[in-house]
Amino acid sequence: MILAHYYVDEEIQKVADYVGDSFYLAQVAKDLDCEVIVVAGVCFMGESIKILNPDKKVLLVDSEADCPMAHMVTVSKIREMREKYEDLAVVTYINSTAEIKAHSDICVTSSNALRIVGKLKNKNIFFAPDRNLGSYVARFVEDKNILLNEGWCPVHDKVEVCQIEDLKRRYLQAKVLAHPECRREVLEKADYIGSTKGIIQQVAAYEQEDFIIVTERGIDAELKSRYPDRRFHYLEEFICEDMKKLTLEKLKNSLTDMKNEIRIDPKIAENALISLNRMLESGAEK
Ligand code: CIZ
Ligand code: SF4
Repeated sequence: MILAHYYVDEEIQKVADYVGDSFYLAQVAKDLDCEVIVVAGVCFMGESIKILNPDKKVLLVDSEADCPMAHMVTVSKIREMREKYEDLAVVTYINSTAEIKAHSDICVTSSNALRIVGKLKNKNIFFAPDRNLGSYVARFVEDKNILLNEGWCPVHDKVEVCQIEDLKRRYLQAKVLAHPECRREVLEKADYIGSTKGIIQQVAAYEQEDFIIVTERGIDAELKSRYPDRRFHYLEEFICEDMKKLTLEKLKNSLTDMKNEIRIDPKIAENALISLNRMLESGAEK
């Protein structure tokens, strides 16, 4: 089975059996009756799927396609924070390595972070690796002390307010839908803030024909197919280079040669599974 993320090229999404965000792909993978799963996404997505499906062979289309943000927190940083705060909950965004998940208390995605953090009993929460998603969450849980980590998505973090304003001047009626990996001042320009799945669903709530979509342009394939009568506008350079390393040719090679199999240290996989399962069991996605 081929599982693809919304950020990969449209031609890859077209041949995939399932397309979605990392949470959806991880959940779907659990119910698949197949021996081999090929993940068209970045490393952490393949790792999460492997951790949840230890008996399946999980291949990456390109093992060089890796999310830089996933590496922007270290185990020693987590240890340091745990020493400082006794009641600390370590909440890890799914965009993180298996090792970091193994040292966390619970995982979250951009679609369930708010609900999961809101339900935690702990006052002190170390949110990693993404400082932007962390500070977005912090706005809604003022009773908690959200400790941010210095990590960010190089693609979402570099968006500037003036770029949104330029697009707004061109498309006066457009609604702005933005991903919480963007910086706060950018999010302040948005009519809606949410995950890729949230953005896709939210379009239906508006009457407008034009939308300014502030996330990776790969999402356009799904938006166009779901809403053929609407127009979507993007920032020219909103492209994740790692997601774009994937090609149809590489996908074919991984299928024919069974290349790029994901292997994770069993102890790390076992502990990371606890954090991932806590997320899946939290029911926060519904
Ligand atoms: O969790 C995912 O799939 C990512 C990276 C983005 C999103 O908002 O869906
Ligand atoms: Fe990582 Fe950003 Fe690419 Fe998502 S868009 S995979 S967070 S670098």
